Amino acid sequence: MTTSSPGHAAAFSPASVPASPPRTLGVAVVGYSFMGRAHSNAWRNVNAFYDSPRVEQRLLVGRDAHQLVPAAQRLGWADTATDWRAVLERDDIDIVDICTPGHLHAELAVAALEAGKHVLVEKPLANSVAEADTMVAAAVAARARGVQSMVGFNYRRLPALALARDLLAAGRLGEVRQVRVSYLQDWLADENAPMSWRLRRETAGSGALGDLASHAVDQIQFLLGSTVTAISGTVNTFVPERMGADGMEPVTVDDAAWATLHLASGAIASLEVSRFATGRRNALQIEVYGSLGSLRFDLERLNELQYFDSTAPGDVQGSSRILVTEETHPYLSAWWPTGHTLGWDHTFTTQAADFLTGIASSTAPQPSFEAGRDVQRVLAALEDSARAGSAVVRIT
Ligand code: SOE
Repeated sequence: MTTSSPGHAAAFSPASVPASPPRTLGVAVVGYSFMGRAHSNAWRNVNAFYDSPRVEQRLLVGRDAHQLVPAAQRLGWADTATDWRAVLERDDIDIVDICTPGHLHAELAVAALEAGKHVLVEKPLANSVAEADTMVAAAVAARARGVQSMVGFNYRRLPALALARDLLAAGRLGEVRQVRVSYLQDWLADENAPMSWRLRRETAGSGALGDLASHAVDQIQFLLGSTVTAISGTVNTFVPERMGADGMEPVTVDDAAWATLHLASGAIASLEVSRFATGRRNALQIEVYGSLGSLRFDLERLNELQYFDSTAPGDVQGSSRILVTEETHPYLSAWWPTGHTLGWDHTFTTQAADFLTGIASSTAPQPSFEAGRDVQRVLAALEDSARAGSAVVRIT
């Protein structure tokens, strides 16, 4: 028997193997660094754990042929190409998964959608709202032809955060008034850390904003089911130049950002992101406070959700630690028995399963390119606010 949350991929079960299985879908991934590896791992495992259309890892795309071939062998890809346009020309490629730096997202996604390929693109959707607009237009047109698209805010596939979303949607916290989100890393705290594409506006679009605040803003809107209507904040670059291949280069993006966000629901959120938070390796922390209770989540304890229920009898009120590993919890039925915890990488496999479910059922997988553009609008408004001395900027 397969169980899954509504709109989520069903867990694999031999009994669910269809009499005439649908066509196997060919996948191409563009990029083989950190996200390319995480996505390759997901495509290699998705059919073992989810009852979704079968996929084959057919093409890995990258610029450096010397590194590309061993990467393809290691990550399980049948073929390689150094020109991304190969994904457009091959009829055996049904899905294009874009894991490149942000400046390539729009060109690759629009071309792939226009060529009839389903597209998954890593967050943030784009390096600007204008680019996001072109991607949304292409996604809407492609969707009318049964071609799906999705942006990879993978933390929506964490069972603990999917459970938090379900509890909030069911009203278990009552009226949500206050949210606090921080996403802190420290891989740039050393001023001698070298220059990289993530520190150049022309390739990354922004720094901690697009890299980390995009996750935080998506989570706020996902958990509350409400959009950000206004924001005020500031950004900072602590180390203005770093050593590149040809000498010192200016850092042209933000290192950290702080903001206050107003939501359509009336709730107010605080946001803090940084890649200089010494000692915080990958600390996404979310707190939601409502009239009937509160929730707290910490990515460094990603199988747990702290829940305070104000409706509990006074003598037993207290924050309980929910270990989110029950078969009835979101996504868990695809994995292990109760108490066997998941890791950060499982979110990418679950994300791939939900994307495949959307393709098979011709329903728009979430988060859509429209949701990705909503995030870009908030990030752009934060930068506008920072330029205007932290003035409140409304998001239309
Ligand atoms: C680097 O900051 C990074 O890899 C992000 O790009 C990812 O989206 C995040 O999940 C982990 O940290």
